[in-house]
Amino acid sequence: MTTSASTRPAGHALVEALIAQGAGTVFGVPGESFLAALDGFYEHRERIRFIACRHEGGASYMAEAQGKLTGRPGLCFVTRGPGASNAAIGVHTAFQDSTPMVLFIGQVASSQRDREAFQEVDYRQMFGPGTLGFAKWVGEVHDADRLPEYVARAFHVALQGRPGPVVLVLPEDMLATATSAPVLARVDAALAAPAPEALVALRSRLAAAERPLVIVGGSGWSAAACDALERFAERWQLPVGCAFRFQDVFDNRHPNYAGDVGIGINPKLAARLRDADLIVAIGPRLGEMTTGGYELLVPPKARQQLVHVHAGAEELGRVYAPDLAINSSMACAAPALAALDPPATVRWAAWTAAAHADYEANLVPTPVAPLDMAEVVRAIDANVPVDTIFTNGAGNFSGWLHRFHRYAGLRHAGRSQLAPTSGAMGYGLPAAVAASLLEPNRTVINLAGDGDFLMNGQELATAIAHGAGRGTGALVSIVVDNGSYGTIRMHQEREYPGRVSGSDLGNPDFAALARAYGWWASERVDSTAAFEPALLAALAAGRPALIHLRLDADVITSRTTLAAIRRNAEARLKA
Ligand SMILES: Cc1ncc(C[n+]2csc(CCOP(=O)(O)OP(=O)(O)O)c2C)c(N)n1
Repeated sequence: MTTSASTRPAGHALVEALIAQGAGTVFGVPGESFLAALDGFYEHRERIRFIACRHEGGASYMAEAQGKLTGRPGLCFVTRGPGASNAAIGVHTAFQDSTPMVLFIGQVASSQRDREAFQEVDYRQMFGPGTLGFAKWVGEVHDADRLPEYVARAFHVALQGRPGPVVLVLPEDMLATATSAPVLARVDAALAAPAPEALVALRSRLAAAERPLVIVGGSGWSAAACDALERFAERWQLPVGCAFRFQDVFDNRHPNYAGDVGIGINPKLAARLRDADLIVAIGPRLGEMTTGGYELLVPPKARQQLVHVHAGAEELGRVYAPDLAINSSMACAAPALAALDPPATVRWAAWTAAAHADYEANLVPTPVAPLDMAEVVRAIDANVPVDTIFTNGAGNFSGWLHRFHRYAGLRHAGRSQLAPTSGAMGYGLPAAVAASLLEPNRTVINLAGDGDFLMNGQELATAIAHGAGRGTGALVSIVVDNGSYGTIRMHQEREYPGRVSGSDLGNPDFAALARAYGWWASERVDSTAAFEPALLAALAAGRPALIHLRLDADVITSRTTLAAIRRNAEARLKA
């Protein structure tokens, strides 16, 4: 349905178009390049809010998190060159993570184009599909009357096939031009469905398999699709692993769950992947982190048979030549798989049970003193609701969450993992603030490294200014301070033992910092025993809360120490 409209500035028409798409919140940093759009947000302030952030990196991450959490395009507004440059990290993250998102950039006036006017950049060059890592599409709107067409296309492109980010460039004079352009109806993705013969082929490959393994991930999963996925796994008794940072697609407590296929993979699961005779990948794009650096599945033709189900046709056969490629959305693939009739008995029931037993055994930590991160995760899980949203950025600290936290699964809890498969530091805090603003009645826990946290620490202010952590759900950020860019230190010790360069950090008092922004903060936590009381107080604070953990840098992963890595490297270099 199209609503005809009276004449108003294109900036207002733009905001009306976003409301028609179902948007109630956008994130951004204002700029004089899009004043008419800001005025549109003022005009329609009862129906849509503009969350003013403190850095466009924070804003674009918040929009990316919005896309992950809601399945609708996350929305971000930034100004020309400086704003767009700062926002790039969220666009790259949305691209690698296949998250629907639209970045709106105010542009210089059309009459000044190509003069390198103040802050002018050509965004088609900067973000265009040719970069192979930023936007799926960049559109520039020169005619106010065509604005609805561009917005509708932006939503279609962001949502369809392999979802991802789109950039829409808005010259300031266009935004100020009066238009009676109509408001177009909400866009929903056109869903690809599996061809019947592909399902027959999949069924016969499965029925002939000895050691099948399913890997699920990617975006586009709904609760209904996850429900169907669970039925497929149960009927066929299949072991299911979750791709890197898509751990909430399958209930980690389910007896068919085999663990996460990402950085720090359970060595037993890695061995099982190598040993499988059939991999059925449903949704993930089989990137470097999910394939063990392309070594667990070796391209272009993996030793294991590969069935790849993906919503984007271009993704099929891009790296791996699959034995069977199925171009389908998760919404259509999952019920079709659930309807496939299994044989009366399967040969791999013991294999599936062993995969889950390996996962359970991997949940048992090696005790560490004085602060045991595995116990920190256990204490969090014991005290937060099942639908809690967990966010993190990049760094070794996230390994404890990925290994020990049991994601309840989207089917039970909605999306509960907001984490960058792109490995982008600084994501976790803005993602947590966005999640708390969008779903105020769900508890949000952000686990951050000291390096990771301060990349977007300024968004502590956004949380307070816009009332995050004030619903019935708490907002808690837990900073793991090891005085180091620990991940890089780990790689250094492995390659250049003892030669620490550029990876030490001098840190502030994180609790004092948080308090200065109006957050509640606990005393610094140095021991396992002190953590749970601090967490309980944080959860009850009634406002955003921060817990500052002090971890010895030597405790570098849940499996090894810096000293052991250095010893091994020295021995290797001597040999
Ligand atoms: C934006 C960005 N910059 C740099 C890197 C490279 N990098 C990956 S992990 C890491 C260190 C993370 O440090 P911290 O957050 O303190 O966590 P730790 O590894 O110590 O647990 C760095 C610098 C990155 N992934 N993202």
